[in-house]
Amino acid sequence: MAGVRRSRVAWVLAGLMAGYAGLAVAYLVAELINLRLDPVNSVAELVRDVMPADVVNWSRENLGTDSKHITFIIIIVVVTVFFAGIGLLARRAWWLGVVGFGVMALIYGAAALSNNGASSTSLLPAVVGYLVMVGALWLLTQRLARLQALPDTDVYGEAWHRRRREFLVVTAAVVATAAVSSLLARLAGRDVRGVEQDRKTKNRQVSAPEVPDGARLDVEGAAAWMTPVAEFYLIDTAFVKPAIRYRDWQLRIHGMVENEIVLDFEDLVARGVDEAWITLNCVSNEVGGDLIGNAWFSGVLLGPLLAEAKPLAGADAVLQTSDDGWTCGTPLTALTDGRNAMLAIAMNGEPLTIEHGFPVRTVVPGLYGYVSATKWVVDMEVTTFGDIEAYWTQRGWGELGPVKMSSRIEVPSDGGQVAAGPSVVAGSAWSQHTGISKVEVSVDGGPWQACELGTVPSTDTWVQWRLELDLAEGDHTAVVRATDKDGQVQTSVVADVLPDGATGWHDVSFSAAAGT
Ligand SMILES: Nc1nc2c(c(=O)[nH]1)N[C@H]1C(S)=C(S)[C@@H](COP(=O)(O)O)O[C@H]1N2
Ligand SMILES: [Mo]
Repeated sequence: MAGVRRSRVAWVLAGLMAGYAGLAVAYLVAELINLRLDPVNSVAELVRDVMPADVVNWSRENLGTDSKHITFIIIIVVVTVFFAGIGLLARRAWWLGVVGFGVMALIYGAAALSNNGASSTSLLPAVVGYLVMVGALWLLTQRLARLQALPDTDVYGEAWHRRRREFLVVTAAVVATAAVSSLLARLAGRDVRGVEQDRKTKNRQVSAPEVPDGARLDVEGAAAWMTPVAEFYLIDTAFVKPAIRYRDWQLRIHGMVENEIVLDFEDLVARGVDEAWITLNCVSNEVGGDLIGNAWFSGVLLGPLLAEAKPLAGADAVLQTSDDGWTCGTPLTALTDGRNAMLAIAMNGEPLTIEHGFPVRTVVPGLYGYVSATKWVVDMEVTTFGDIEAYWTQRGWGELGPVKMSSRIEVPSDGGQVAAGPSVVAGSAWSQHTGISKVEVSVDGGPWQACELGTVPSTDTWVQWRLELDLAEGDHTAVVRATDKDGQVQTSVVADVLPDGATGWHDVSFSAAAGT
């Protein structure tokens, strides 16, 4: 430990230990008072919210969910560098460390206050964490300064050994505080276990899915008509998903209504559960992409609920808010025109998973998820589009978000190889809430050939299609286009997903080989 004599490293370590001890205690306090977000994720969501729209949209398209991990890691690195720097600053003057930690506590405090449902208690972790940081820094640096103040001639002497021991004792105490706090915080963490317990509660009004006759064309390698929950795409902006027990969930319907309605989960299901096959689409789905899924949703229809609330004349939008603060604006007509817009409680016959919005999420056939499918929904304000901005519309995405007609080739895969001779091209097509009347495929630039279509229970789901072919040996291309029940042919004009959904025809290149 002779290195401790004049070393800066010891100061860096003191800053790191004090910082992480305070962070760990803040984490523990956040869990004890049941905040959704720990300190780092709280700041991560603040960073997400203040990031320029271009950066958010770029990372939505290019990084997907990885952007959350990257943000988290960057914050940890920055925080670590900060802690180390504060240790070095404290070597010059103790109060510089106090100020340094103060800046970090202020940033965290601002983040905590900006989170949905924040109150003054949300500041508690920042305050307690800050006090621990400053206290630990004081204890550590005071001992360290005393140790390093000894003249070189005293090193390894009796006083040196005593002061070194004192420093090590304080170090051990600080490290133990950090370790124990993190451990307790993990144990006290979000009530995920309680939610899993809730999910085992049977709801008799929910029935198991039965895929309608004829919907499945059963082509090997094609996407299943009913998307299993575990394979259903996941999109949301939450760094930590809300874990809400049935007994804690509440929905408020208010704003431009005659009758404000407040419902708990029991009130909701008491209104009766309806069920429907609904395909859910993400606006970020590229032509041929997989941000789409089809499931058997059980839930309470929004039409009757809103009729009871009685929207006032002039209202044209519903601003939905999630427990995590995410918002979207939904056209009021899409919720009241008789389609199966619902507050869903189950997917494929099972209560929603936490990731898909337990205990209640909105699903609206015909609208992209970003304007409608609020997970962990807790608030619906009847309003006008002129008066609101929602999470994605603030970032340049379209206001209304109707799903665009599209079709996709799933078999053969792009770049894949098939056997020459009799073969099959297959995939799915959708024009939600209008329905698909025809799907055509052109092979190697040849004529459009009409495909066989699966029979679907409503216009709100995707449709499977297939076409039998006789393929010569060699390279091939196939392109698909759909026609909806209004007679509209899917446009070949290529559009990017931003601002309101991709268009264009999906094509694949593949080769047919003999004798396989
Ligand atoms: N709370 C919350 N709900 C949300 C979102 C979100 O970011 N937060 N994203 C929406 C988007 S963009 C889509 S496409 C769907 C995806 O739902 P899923 O993850 O269950 O497939 O959820 C919607 N609901
Ligand atoms: Mo989405």
